[in-house]
Order: sequence, then structure tokens, then C-alpha cells
Amino acid sequence: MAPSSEVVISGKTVAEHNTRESCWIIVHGRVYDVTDFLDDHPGGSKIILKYAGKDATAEYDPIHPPDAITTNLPPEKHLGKVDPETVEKVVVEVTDEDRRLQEMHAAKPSLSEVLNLHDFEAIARKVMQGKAWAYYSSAADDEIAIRENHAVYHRVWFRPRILRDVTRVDWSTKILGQFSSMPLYISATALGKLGHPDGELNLTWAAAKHNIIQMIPTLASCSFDQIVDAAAPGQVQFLQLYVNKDREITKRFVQHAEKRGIKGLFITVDAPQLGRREKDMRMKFEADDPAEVRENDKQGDVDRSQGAARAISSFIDPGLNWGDIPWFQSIAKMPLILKGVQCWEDALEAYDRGLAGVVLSNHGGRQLDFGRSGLEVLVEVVEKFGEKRGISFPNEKFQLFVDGGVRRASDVIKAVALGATAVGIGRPFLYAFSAYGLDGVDRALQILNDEFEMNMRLLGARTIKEVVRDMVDASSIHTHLVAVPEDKLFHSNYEMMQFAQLKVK
Ligand code: 173
Repeated sequence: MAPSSEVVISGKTVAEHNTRESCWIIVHGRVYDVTDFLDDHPGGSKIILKYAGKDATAEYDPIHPPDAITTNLPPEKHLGKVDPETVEKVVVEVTDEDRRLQEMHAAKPSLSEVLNLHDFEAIARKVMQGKAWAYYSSAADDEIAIRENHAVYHRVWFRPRILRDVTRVDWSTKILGQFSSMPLYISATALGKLGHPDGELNLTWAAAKHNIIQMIPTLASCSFDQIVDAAAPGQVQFLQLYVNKDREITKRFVQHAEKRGIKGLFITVDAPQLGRREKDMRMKFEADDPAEVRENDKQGDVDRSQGAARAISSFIDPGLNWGDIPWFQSIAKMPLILKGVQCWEDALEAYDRGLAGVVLSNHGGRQLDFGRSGLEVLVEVVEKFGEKRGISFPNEKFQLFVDGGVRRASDVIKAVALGATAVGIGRPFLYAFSAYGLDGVDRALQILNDEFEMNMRLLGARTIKEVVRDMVDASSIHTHLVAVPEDKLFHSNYEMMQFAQLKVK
């Protein structure tokens, strides 16, 4: 809360500071002098100048962690509170795009007509704002890895067992010692409010209802505490961590998270720099006035590589290395897991250094293109751990997770049969809440549950323990070119990449 002695400034005064020479903005009812910060803003000065003298909250909210402005500006630039009565309401212009999206929203199928996770993607693509869709759906470079993430599941086939009494089937499990109704968790994804005003809270609420674990992202649109506060009593949450160059900030965050009851820390190790997501980059430019973009290009003011994600990721430390692991072990008691491991050598190193597990992942195909799918890496990791350390999986002491490309309970079951404790699902839940809010995520989890019941019975597995290695044939997993039926559902959602466009009418 602001101290009661806080200065109150009228909206009219704020409005007078609307130039590059003196630029004040309002965010969440507070006034900030950002004049000296303009050239340091990772997203460029232009976007701030657009709101000079005005309330920038609506633009600020989805892109920034809630405390970005207070931590980045020195205290003397926090000018005080604005008198809300005196702020000229920003008249939000209803654009043709807004009208089109409203129509699309009204035309959405009812949730009972949504039958699988692919459906959410197809609907989200139609109803989401272009920028949000581009940010969520984009992937690195030529987008080969994102497609491989899903395609790899087509190279694993089942060897079901028959004549077992499958009247009762139970697919609940434990993840890092915590109960989960299914062997999956909601993976961390940034900027939830781009898709829906309640952002990540949609995931928290749905996870509570279904007894599923949510991994809270460092770069959520809602604050960490909001997300923890929204959890039901006893609800389990994990935390995904981007490590700050300033280790004190990371230490405070981790220790705060532990105090708030977080049950596992997933340290992201595959993003020392953010991948190039060209769909996202192009969208930024298409949304701008082309003449203005060219003008700015000349001035060198706009860096084409700076999408929203890149802009807010500049704090991430590319210097993070194995030597930091003992430090993490000294500041946290909860299980530590490396997220973004892509070969058996690194998985083994994590094991030898006493970590609790690894997420085998190429970051949803958004980082290094041609990073292999988590599922393929899983097969190699399990084999080598057997060979080198004589241990088998799933294993309670060191747990393997996989994420990327999962759309069906059968995908999850394949990963479990190959040795994963659980899989992470990210984008499908974003698409679900972008189109339908909380009800969408609830439906997505319900669909997965229904799929589990059927698949467990048809596979002849009554519990997750009975989902064993012999139930799958993964002999083609390392062969990237094999004749398998194309997945029409996935491919009709996949959007062709674009080339740069000529500026002709
Ligand atoms: O994949 C991402 O978009 C991501 O991890 C990220 C990283 C930094 C800022 C925003 C998103």
C-alpha cells in the first residue's frame, strides 16, 4: 500500500508532461517520470512516448511483470498517486480488428463441441488478437523443432495387453512426491494476460479443480503472490526460474517462493538468449505504420530482434553454469530440477550433482531449432542411465520429465511408458483460456481425463505403474524420416511461415 502521505497529482498535471523532454506516465494509479528511462526501455522509447502524459496501464499490464516499473525506476522517479477523478479517460478506439474478434468470439463453438486439445488451438487462432496469437504460437527459426515435438509421438506405437480386468483404472500418480490426478503438469508459459484478462489465474483455478500441479512462470503477467494466493488450501505449485544476473534478486525470489510453499524449483537452462521467433517479430512490424517503421529503422531506434519477450528477458544471466548448482542447493531446500536438458550427458551430470530431476525439452521449439524433442532424448537418457549408473525409470529419486507437442493422453502415456514421471503441457492450456477463460482449461483437463480412462483400459494398464516399457514400440524414434500417417489435425493448425512483404497496395 502507498503511504498515506503520498503526493496526489492531478491528471491535468500529468498530461502536461507528454514529450520526450518531460515524459510522465500513469501505471496502476501511480505517476512515474520516465524521461531518463526512455532510451533504456528494452521495448524502445516509441511505445512509452505513445502514452506520455497518459494512463499506460492497459498497454503495460500484459507485457510486464507487475513490479517491473517500481524495480526499474529509482525512487525519486515515483512521483505519487494520481487523483483518479481528474484523469482523462483514455478513449479506446474500437478498431475493425476488435469488431472482427468480437464477432469471432460470439461464433465460437460451445465447449461441449470441443472434443480435443487441437480444437482449442484452431479456435484460439481465430479469436485471439494477432499479436497474442503470434507470441504464443511462434517458434524458433524455421519452426522445425515445434513440428517435430508433435511428430515424434507418431513414431511411437503401442503394444497393448489383453484380457486383464480393467473395470477399474487409476491414472493418478506422484510428481516429486506430490499427488497429481494425471501424470502431467501445467508447464510454465509467459505473459498469460496477452490471451485473457485473468492470465495465469485461469490455470491456477482449473488446476485446483482437477488436482493438477501448476508450474508458475518467472515471467507471468500476474504477480507470483497473486498466483499463490489464488491457490486452494493444499494446492501444489512449482516454480519455473529464470536466473537473474543479480543473484541476490534470484535468491530473494527463491526463498520467498519456498516460504510460500512452492514444492519444486525448475531452473530453466536452455535460454541464455531468447530464440528468434520470426512470426512474433513480423507481427510487431505489421501492426506498426510501415512509414513510421522505415523512419525508425533509419534512426536505428528499432531493433528488429526485440519482440516483447526479448525485451523483458534481458535480465536473464547467460553466464549461468554448472558451478552455480551448489549455490542453488545452498539457498533452497525444495527439489531442484533443470528444465531444458537435451542430451544424456547433461542429464547424467544433473544426477551426479544431486539434483532431483530434469525436464527433457526444447522449450516448445522456441529456442534452438533442431533441438531434438524431449521424447526422443528421453529414450537415450533412460538407456544411458541403465548402462552407466544401473538405474531404471520412472525413478522416485531422480525424475525425468518431458514437454513439447503433447496433445493427447495417449502422448502422455507413451512418455510414461518410456520412463517419464510426468509430462508438461503448455500451449494447449494457453489456447484454452484465450478462447474460453477458466472454463476452457477446465474442459481441456476434463478431455484429457476422459482420454486417460479409455487409453488405460485399451492398453490393459490398471495403474500408472502398469504402464511399462514393453507397452510401446519406439524402435523408430531416432529415425526422423519414417512413413507415418500425417496428422491432419496438427497440420491444419500449423500456420505456414511468411516471407517479408513488399509495401505495395
Ligand atoms: O518461450 C518464451 O517465450 C519464454 O520463455 C520467455 C522468456 C523471456 C521472456 C518472455 C518469454
